[in-house]
Amino acid sequence: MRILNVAAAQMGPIQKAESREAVVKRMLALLAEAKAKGADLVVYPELALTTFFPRYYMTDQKDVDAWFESAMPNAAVQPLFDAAAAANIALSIGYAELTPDGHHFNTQILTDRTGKIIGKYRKIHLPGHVEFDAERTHQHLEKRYFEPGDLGFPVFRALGGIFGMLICNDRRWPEAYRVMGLQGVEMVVLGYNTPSVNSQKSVEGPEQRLFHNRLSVQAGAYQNSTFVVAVAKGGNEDGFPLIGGSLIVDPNGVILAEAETEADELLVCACDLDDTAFGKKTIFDFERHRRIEHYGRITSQTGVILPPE
Ligand code: CDT
Repeated sequence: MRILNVAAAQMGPIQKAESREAVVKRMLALLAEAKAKGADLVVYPELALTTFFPRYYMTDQKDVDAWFESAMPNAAVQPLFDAAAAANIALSIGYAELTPDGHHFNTQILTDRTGKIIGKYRKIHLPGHVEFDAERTHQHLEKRYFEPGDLGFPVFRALGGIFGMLICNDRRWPEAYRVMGLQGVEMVVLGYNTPSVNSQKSVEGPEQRLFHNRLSVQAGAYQNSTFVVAVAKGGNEDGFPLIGGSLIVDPNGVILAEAETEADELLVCACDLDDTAFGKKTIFDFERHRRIEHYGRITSQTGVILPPE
């Protein structure tokens, strides 16, 4: 058995005016609860330190950069790293990363139990648009503020297992899980900010959004025989509602725990990483069963391929 106690630290809304220091206090409270419950790893959402700023249209790069972190950890976040190291707990945190050479990424990191960053993922599937779009009920400008990730879908040996990361929209793309599945991933951790209503299809409300969240996370877990820990920032941010629905799913695709609120809420599950072995050795035995010569459309071609008339 390789038991890992994983905590999904769902966060309620962060208002635009809320400081990083105030947010880190909330993250510390979740960490303290995780410590009391014996967690080994605490996973926080996408862009955990601020409101979901890509909903705001900005034209001045200085205003944009104010939402980014040019160092990790930095003074505001250091207390969280210190408390986690003192508690011997690893962290995964989403934030907006500004690199020393001026690149902007939507990033998730994984630390070891000492607070050392041992893994990084930069979001590849950036949804939304580049310019203000009057057709939409609300804006989603990730494509304006972030570059697509440049690290691929790496996995990391940590905490006695093999870990990978995704960020929000990535969870809807089966090939994102698959690239990590092919590297033997045993636990995928991911954070998200999902608006409760589809800005281009107003009949698609929170119930359907929660359904798609479960569907894509459970499928990703089952189809790759991996645990998936999906962590929301939920609730109403300055009039813009986000779904909660954080969940921890086992390698059979079964939901082990699911958030009941849209507020700061901790889910903790004991996950035996050895439970990933059966599916990997049998149905998903990629070495024995895959027929890679038939996967050309996703491995070597780009664009949409229409079926013949
Ligand atoms: N943050 C993020 O990626 N949100 C998207 C919203 C999609 S609608 C533009 C998501 O997939 O939940």
